[in-house]
Amino acid sequence: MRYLLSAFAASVLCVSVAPAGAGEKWDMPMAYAAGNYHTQNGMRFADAVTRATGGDIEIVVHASGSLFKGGEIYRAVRTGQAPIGERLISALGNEDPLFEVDALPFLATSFEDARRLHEASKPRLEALLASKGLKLLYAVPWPPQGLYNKNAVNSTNDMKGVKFRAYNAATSRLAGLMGAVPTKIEAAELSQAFATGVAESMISSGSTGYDRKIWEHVKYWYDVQAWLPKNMVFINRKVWDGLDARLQGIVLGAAAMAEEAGWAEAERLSNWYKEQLVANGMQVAPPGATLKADFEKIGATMTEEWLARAGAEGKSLIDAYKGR
Ligand code: PCA
Repeated sequence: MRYLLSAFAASVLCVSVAPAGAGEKWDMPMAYAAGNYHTQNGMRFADAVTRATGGDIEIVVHASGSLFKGGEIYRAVRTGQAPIGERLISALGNEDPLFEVDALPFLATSFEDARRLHEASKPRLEALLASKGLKLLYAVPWPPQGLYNKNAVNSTNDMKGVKFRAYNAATSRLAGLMGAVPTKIEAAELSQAFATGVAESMISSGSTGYDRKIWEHVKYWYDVQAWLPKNMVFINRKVWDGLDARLQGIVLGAAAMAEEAGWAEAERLSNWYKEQLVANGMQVAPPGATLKADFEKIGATMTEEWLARAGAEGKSLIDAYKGR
């Protein structure tokens, strides 16, 4: 699947007549590690657009929050400081609850369900972004979320007072409901936060634990499979509107390929990441019955709270996803 993007670029290139290097350069800030599959996928997307447009648009990816930090990318693209960028969708939950639907505990816990939730929520996400002067290009999930901790966790009682790294408002709330103490930290700053004791625990995928060599700091990962949050790549609407039909077609084609390739990569790597955690000495296990029941209770509370905030639109989205 990931070779499709290069094949796409090559096939469009054959009919492209534009001279290379004559066009505009787009900086594309991304928040996660250069080697992470989201970033690699973004680089292939960038390369496909650059090649297929014959250089009319050259996209240059900046990984690891090096151009704008994760928390700044959405605003940077909205205000036109960067034409295009990537952000964890659910980190925008304070802007609108609809951004948070893919971080609701136990709503969609497999790749298949996450895909259905994505299809059900895409029109609303597109409309929401349009109202903010942005256009959605593609979205790709993280593997299922599990609990990292220094010590063994049998129930959420064991999480009381633990310094918990959060990546959005939902994970802060989850920490609060467990009696843990949340601190928001971007993935790029994780190793330092764990090394200095600012964070001792977090909920995240095997992917982020692997990227940050989390085994140097924590020993346990519970495969809770709580949700699969997504990253999205989006473009400033004015930049988009300034493209002619040929260039828009190429960007959309490459985006569609990147979405398919990204979902396939996430799923392909999901088990591999778990194996890497084990290979590096971590204890990887499903949550015990008590911990699972505790999480389910917290999940139910968070879903109720979300429905209260998201109103009729939120409810109709959940109903559409559940096929009601
Ligand atoms: N990794 C990202 C978000 C979800 C995930 O699996 C992070 O921890 O920042």
